[in-house]
Amino acid sequence: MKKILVTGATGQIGSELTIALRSRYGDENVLATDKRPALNELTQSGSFCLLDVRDVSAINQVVEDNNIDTIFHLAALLSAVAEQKPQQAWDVNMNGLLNALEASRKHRCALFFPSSIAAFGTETPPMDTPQDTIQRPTTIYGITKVSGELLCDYYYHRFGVDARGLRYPGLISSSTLPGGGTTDYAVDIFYAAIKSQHYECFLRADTQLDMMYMPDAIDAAIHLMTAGSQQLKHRNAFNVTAMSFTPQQLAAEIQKHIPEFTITYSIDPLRQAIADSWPRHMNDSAARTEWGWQAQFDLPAMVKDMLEKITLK
Ligand code: NAD
Ligand code: AKB
Repeated sequence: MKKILVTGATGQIGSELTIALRSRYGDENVLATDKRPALNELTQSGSFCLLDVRDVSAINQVVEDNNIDTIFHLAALLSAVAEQKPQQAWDVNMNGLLNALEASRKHRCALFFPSSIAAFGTETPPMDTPQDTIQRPTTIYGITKVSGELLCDYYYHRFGVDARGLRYPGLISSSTLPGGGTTDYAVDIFYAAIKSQHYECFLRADTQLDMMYMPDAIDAAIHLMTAGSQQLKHRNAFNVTAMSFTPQQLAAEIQKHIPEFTITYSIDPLRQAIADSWPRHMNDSAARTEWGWQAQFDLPAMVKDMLEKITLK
């Protein structure tokens, strides 16, 4: 990775991944792009330009003008937003990825694609979810994720594009708010705990989902993209997880630091149905074996760090 392009860079992952890539590969070697303007840190530490991933000639131009050799393709609509705008979600998530893969094919770039626990559905084994298993998602977001996984495999086998990817669980971070997903409660709860010592959760108390703290998510992306090609049997769509909990368990962990914190539940049927269709705990042994994946943060360590960081804001 010498010259890197990040799409969707102002989002929850991109805003932190861009900074991590800049500190590792040099500020001048990581170009951040998004369809919406960027705020302070992204523009202060390096270059930023507006780029709509649905515009294939614009992506090709940016890649060519900047001698890009690696694309972290993050631009997408997340699960809850996608369910409100399914046609737009298909357009951004699928045509955007196809355009990024085409630019990678033409300009011989490697490409990172973040899939999700959403690529699974109700017919998938929910516990110890295998790396290779049935994938029949019932959300438009999940459909774009499983299609994206297949498209990345296709571009690798058919055109030799070095496309690699992870199936992320819900990501928790303190820097940028999440962009409209089903796991957003696990971030919102921290702001509410600090501001009003109370949170009204939109998922049921016993909704168990895989989760990961952002430093681990960033480390996983960079680690996978720098792994030796020979090591990878799967290459795309690696299950990765760090912890698995319910809203009730997360609240109990927060109460260890803020004893007066309370949680109540007001269920959003749309997001509850989405969460109920996802696995509860993935098996990530393929990632561990093939490229040495290991998370650093468990639930107690993540909660402690989140509360410290958000209190300081
Ligand atoms: P986000 O919603 O915070 O950010 C996505 C970014 O894409 C936004 O900044 C948005 O402006 C941009 N975008 C939307 N349409 C665009 C377009 N047409 N052209 C260019 N940019 C566009 O999402 P995120 O959480 O940072 O997720 C990034 C990627 O990781 C997505 O593919 C998402 O599906 C995947 N992922 C995220 C999570 C998570 O918990 N955050 C979990 C699994 C997978
Ligand atoms: C969402 O909830 O949509 C994302 C995801 C798990 O893909 N956080």
